[in-house]
Amino acid sequence: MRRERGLFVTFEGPEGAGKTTQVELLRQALAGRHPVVVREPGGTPLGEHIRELLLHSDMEIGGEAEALLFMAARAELVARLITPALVAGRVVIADRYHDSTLAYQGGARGVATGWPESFPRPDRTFLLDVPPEVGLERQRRAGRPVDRLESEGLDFHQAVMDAYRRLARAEPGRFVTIDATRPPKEIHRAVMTSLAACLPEEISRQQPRTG
Ligand code: Z5A
Repeated sequence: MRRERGLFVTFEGPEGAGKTTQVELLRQALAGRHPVVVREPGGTPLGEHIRELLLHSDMEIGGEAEALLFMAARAELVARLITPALVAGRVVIADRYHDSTLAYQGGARGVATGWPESFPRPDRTFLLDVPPEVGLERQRRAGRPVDRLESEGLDFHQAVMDAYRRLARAEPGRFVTIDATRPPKEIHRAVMTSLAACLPEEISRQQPRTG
C-alpha cells in the first residue's frame, strides 16, 4: 500500500462520550493546518445514504450485513477523502473509524471482523472512556433523537465499551485512553499533550507565555 505522509487522528468511544466535542476542539486548535474532518458513517453521497439506512430506518438488518454496510461507507470515505488527504500530507481527524466496527459489530454483535488492507491505520486513536450509562444520559439530556444502535440495551453498550478497552490494550502504541468523565477542556489538553511530538508548533503556541 502507498505510504501516507499526513497525520491521521481518530476519536472513539460509546454514545455521548464527547467525541464530537473533542473533534471540534482539535479542529480549532489545528485550524492553521486546515485539517480534513470526517465523521462516520457518512461524508460521501453513498455514506450518507448508508447512514440513513443504518441509523434511521426500521428495516431489519442482520449483524454481518450491518458490519459490511458500515465498511462500505468507510471504503468510500477512505478512497475519496482520507487517503488522498493523507497522501497530500494533510491532518485528518475522524469522529469514529474502523475501531467502531470492531467494537460494535465485532465486540457487541459477535460478527467476525478484520482490518482491510486498504483502510489506513490511524497514527493515534483517542478512546474516550466513559461508563455507557453516563454517555446515554448525556445524550438524553441533550435531547438527541435515539437511533437504531443507541436503542439497544445497556448490556449491548457495556459490551461495546469492554471491546474498546480490549482493543486499546492490544495496541498501546496507537491508542490513548482518556477518562471522559473529566471536563471537555481537560480532555482536550490531554489530547494536545499526546500529540505534542507530531505537532510541535501548535503545542508550543498553547503553552502560557512567561516573561
Ligand atoms: N456505529 C457502529 O455501530 N459501527 C460503526 O462502524 C460506526 C458507527 C462507524 C453513529 O451515531 C452510530 O453508529 C453509533 C455507533 C454506530 N451508535 N449509536 N448510537 P452518531 O454518529 O449519530 O453518534 P455517536 O458517534 O454515537 O456520537 P454522539 O452520540 O454524537 O456522541 P459524542 O460525539 O461522543 O458526544 P458529543 O456530541 O460530543 O457530546 C454529547 C453530549 O455530552 C453533548 O451535550 C455535550 O455537550 C456533552 N459533553 C461532551 N463532552 C462532555 C464532557 N467531557 N463532560 C460532560 N458533558 C460532555
